[in-house]
Amino acid sequence: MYLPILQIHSEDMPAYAIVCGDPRRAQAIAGKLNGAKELAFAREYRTFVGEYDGVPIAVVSHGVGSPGAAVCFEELIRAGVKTLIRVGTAGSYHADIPSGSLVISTAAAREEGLTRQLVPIGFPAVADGAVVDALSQAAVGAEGVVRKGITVCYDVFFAGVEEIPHKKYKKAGVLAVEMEIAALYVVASLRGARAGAIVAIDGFADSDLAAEYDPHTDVVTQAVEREIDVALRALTGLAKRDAGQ
Ligand code: R1X
Repeated sequence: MYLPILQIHSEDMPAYAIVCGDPRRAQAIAGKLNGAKELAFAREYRTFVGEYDGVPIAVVSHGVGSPGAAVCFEELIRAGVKTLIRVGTAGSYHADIPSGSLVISTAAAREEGLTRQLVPIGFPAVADGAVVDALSQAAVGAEGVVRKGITVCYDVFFAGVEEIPHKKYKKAGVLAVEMEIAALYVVASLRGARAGAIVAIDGFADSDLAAEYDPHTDVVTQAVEREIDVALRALTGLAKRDAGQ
């Protein structure tokens, strides 16, 4: 089957995928694979396949924001991908989860617009339990702060005149803010795939804590490196367990 937006063929796709926003990050992750091959680079969607620890996997970029990312997730699942792990960046709500921390998202509050057009708002955007467990195990011993909990997903990045309910979500114990996890979890649930996500904190989303936004620091770069390693080990661990190894 040909997937016209990613411009890939299902025959070329493995069942396990790492997804990330940035096409350059996809290329960097692919650099860690054996026999990496670029299948396509269409719009923001860049697709690589290769092997990690003997397991065939794909690495695909999904761009910024839920609608575009959902197109990617839908086509990947149509192409036969059954397990997806997002690696990305997020803003923190808490002083004890500073830049350079890692957050494993167990569920996402659906403050974006895309998933409302898929299912009623009562439907949860929730990670697959086995994927969360695999990420948690792979993160044991990782340097720095590693937390597991609920994230919130918005469409807006630069605020306008509307109040964004950051304070309420912070008070409710939400850990971090980003823009694609709700789409990933809802699409995966609807289409019968498993998904999870790990994000590197690149600043504070809470206006009480926020300084100038600068995601290009050594501390963030190193955290992104760590989350990629965690995600690759989690994904291949799941594949091996599925294969009964
Ligand atoms: O999910 C968010 C979005 O993809 C995190 O970083 C991007 C915006 O800079």
